[in-house]
Amino acid sequence: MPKEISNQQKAFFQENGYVYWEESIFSDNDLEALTSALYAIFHGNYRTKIAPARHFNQGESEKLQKIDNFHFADDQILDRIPLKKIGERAAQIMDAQMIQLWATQLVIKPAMSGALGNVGWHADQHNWELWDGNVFTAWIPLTDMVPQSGPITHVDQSHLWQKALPMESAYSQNLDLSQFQDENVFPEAWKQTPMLLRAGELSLHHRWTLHCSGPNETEKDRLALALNLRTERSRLQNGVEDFGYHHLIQDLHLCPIIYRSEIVSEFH
Ligand SMILES: O=C(O)CCC(=O)C(=O)O
Repeated sequence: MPKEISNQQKAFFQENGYVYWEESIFSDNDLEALTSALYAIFHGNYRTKIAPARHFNQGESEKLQKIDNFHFADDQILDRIPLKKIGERAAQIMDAQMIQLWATQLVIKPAMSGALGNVGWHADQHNWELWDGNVFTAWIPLTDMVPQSGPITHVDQSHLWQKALPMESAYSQNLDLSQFQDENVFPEAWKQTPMLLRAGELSLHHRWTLHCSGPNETEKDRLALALNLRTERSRLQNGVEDFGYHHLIQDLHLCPIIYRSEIVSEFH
């Protein structure tokens, strides 16, 4: 990517708390193969015989499905995701020497999900007490996003409001923003932006960016990947629930380094 473009993207991220590229990082065939492998996990076929860390609403297929650390269940699935491209772009945006993937999530909104498919307003920060520093999310739709399919929607610049923002968990399904506005943290003028990306296009968002996604009102399932990443400027906290990450983060098969510049020690 030419340097001027990456500088513009970096400035956009710093200003708005998210950034995106309108160009698929997959070939059509790779996207299809990845989608079938993900559906195999969704249906409980685990190549490794190890279950994902969590399958939210498993067995209730009319509801929102979230599969945390789906890659525990398939030791080849990360090879189907262009992690190198993601790492390079993330490193440019973050000015980082190292990018590590530390968690994966598959989000499926079933066809015609109605409100049962909602992801309520939240910032990823809410679930990330375990991390200090530069930790963020790559969000990649695997189906084309249109307003009716429930695209992820960011509140521009909300990453700058930071600790003033009242928190809801990423598992809430509440789309009522007035609960946040009542707290007087919203400026007078603010804007929400749906990510109307096509399948396979990459976006990144900041750990404090407020976002949600609404119902899927289309006849097709709506799928997206959320890949949680970190740079060398992040550290696991002690004395809080770490969900095993002090150990996991050292397993470079489950938490691969997806970008590294010449001089870096990954665990700084
Ligand atoms: O795919 C979605 O709608 C939700 C994803 C999300 O909350 C995230 O990537 O942080």
